[in-house]
Amino acid sequence: MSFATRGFSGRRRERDDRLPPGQTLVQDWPVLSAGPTPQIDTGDWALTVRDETGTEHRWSWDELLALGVEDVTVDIHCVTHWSRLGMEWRGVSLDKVFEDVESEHEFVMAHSYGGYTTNVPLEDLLDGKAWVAVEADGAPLDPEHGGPARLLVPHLYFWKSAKWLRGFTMMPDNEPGFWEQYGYHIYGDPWKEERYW
Ligand SMILES: Nc1nc2c(c(=O)[nH]1)N[C@H]1C(S)=C(S)[C@@H](COP(=O)(O)O)O[C@H]1N2
Ligand SMILES: [Mo]
Repeated sequence: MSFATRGFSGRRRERDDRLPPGQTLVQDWPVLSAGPTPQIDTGDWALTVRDETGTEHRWSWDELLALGVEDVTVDIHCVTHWSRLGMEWRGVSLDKVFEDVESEHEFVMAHSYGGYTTNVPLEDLLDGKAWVAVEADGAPLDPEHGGPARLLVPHLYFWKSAKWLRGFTMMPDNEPGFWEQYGYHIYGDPWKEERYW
């Protein structure tokens, strides 16, 4: 490894190492929703996980927060080529949610209020890689950004981060969700530019 010259470090500033290929940095936060914004009161909100036995694990808003809320700083990358770096979020780790779920299945379908779905391998939701996010930029999540709670899976393209999250269904196979059925990549790694298939 060699030291960069002054001219070199200037060029490096234009292209942040945290920016995956084909992505452009934005300072604002675009809204991308396939349908209308559902209005969900936290009193009516619940998160459910349904396993292969049909058992439904359920957390009310207060029960979810009681699992433990943590602050995370992560980068997000939208398939439409914008990224935000160093975003501050607050949420409940999915390790806490899946701790009590016993399932043989390796895939998960995330479901949203409003009908949106997206598929994710279970292992991509565990080991500190994903959260049920309830705050961003130091404030409760705006409804247009998925409030009261959304999935946050920052290491995959942002369409995997389902807004208005209502729950998860365990799946034996990696079935495509909403955008995946329209040709978005089944996995969506931004570093490999897995945009479409
Ligand atoms: N329920 C739901 N979640 C969703 C979407 C959606 O249309 N509905 N759009 C996805 C896409 S394509 C992106 S890029 C992000 C956008 O989140 P934002 O509007 O907060 O930027 O949400 C994802 N989650
Ligand atoms: Mo997106």
